[in-house]
Amino acid sequence: MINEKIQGAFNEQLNAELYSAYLYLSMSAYFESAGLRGFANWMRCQAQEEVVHAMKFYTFIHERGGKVNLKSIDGPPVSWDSALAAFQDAYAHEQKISELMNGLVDLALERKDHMANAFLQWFVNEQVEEEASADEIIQRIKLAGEGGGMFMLDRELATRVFIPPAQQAV
Ligand code: OFO
Repeated sequence: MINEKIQGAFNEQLNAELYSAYLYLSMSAYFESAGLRGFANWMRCQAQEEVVHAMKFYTFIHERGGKVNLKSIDGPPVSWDSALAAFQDAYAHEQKISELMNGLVDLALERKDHMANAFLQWFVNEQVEEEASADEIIQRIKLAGEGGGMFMLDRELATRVFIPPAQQAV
């Protein structure tokens, strides 16, 4: 049976992951309207990944005999000054998510909930990649400058494909 405090914190994180999906979908819509369809594709894939993250929490809470409590999701920003500004926001957001994960691990250890701690380790590792990929794109945008470089980067980001968890190699 899941500890009540952990259940509450996991439900909060479920909400935070759904907000992440909302944020990235909003960024995707912004890129669509800016004519950067590759960037839009990358953000749409990112939003889909966040739904997968949310569902991992949803499933874990149930598997531990807990209760999922869905809360309202805040509306994300709807526009940014530039592609760079959007990715800087995405990077800052991922850093915030990493802090939340650290807090959840601290709570799991404090409550001696090793199952919750083991579950969270997937997310701790994932955050390394999440921060690195946003930061990498920030550096690439800076290098690309205006015009041709951005066009090439947009084409490259158009190749990202969302792979549903059932099809991912384990
Ligand atoms: Fe972007 O990360 Fe979820 O957890």
